[in-house]
Amino acid sequence: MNKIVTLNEFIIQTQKSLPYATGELSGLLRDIGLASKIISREVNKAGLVDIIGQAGEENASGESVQKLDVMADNMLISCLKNSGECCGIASEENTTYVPIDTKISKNAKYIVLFDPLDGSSNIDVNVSIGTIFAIYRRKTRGGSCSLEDFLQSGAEQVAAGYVVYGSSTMLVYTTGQKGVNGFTLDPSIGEFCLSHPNIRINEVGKTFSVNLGNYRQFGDDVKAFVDYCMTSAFTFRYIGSMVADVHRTLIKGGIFFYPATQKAPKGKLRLLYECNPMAFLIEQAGGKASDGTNRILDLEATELHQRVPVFLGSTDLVEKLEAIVAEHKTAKTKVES
Ligand code: P6P
Repeated sequence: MNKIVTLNEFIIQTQKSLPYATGELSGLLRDIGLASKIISREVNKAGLVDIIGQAGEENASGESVQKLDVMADNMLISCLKNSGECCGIASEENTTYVPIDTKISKNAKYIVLFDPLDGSSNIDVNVSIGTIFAIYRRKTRGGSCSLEDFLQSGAEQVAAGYVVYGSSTMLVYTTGQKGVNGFTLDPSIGEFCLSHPNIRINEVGKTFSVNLGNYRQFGDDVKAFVDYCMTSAFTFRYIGSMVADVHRTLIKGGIFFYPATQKAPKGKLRLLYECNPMAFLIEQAGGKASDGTNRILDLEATELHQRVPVFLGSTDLVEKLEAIVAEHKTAKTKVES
């Protein structure tokens, strides 16, 4: 039997290999791993809702049943509070950022952004959902964190990852030092075990993933790219849960994209806690992530919940998309001039 490397062991090994590592980031990653185990347990019970009660009701033991995404949000905040390494969080579930001003956390050097349970609308049909997180060093010096600590470009991330709650629960993360590594939860021992070391994305992709129901709402450039995919005998896959679609793209190659539409002129997915962490992972695995023209990780963050168009995955397909977008821009400029 191969030696089992648990997430905690891997984090410690990585910390030892980095001379400047002081252990705070390791503590944060361990706490996110703990929160993910608890969220996984609750998500896996969701199918028993008739027994345990709907959100907003009381369960058999008279406890109020929280919506799963609220539960996940509270669980992550609680674990991050206990770590003492995080001075504030921002998440899809909170309108503004949440300072963690406890004595042990107030001067901590990291902030964390997350989507606690992305795709939670898919729970009712038992489709994989996930948690997405991004970790930054705070920019302000000591005391309560502020908005500027959160409005950093994706290139400033010190770590990012996701947890996919599917046929198995898997945590995938990168710190930018040792590539992208995947850990599968073994419920029998309650540990995330290294199952996908050094994940690399196929440079050439053969799968495209987009909500084709929005085709008529796409710009002519994106329609031209979809037409290219359709005439290239590619495989089409779309789950409608970003973590699941990105995870498949990372493991199998291809391109996942959520473009601007007439209904969502800036796209639907959030820059800070969906696109930036996924872009960091995809780039660290050898792929590319773009808004159609610009590198996602270079985009300026102007508000916590800002949305951007996103195209990410195998480099050849993202660059093909960018070339088609550029061609349409040039043609449009010529017509207008
Ligand atoms: P659509 C889930 O609601 C989500 O936020 C992402 O996980 C997913 O990629 C996207 O929205 C799906 O959106 O419009 O295709 O249903």
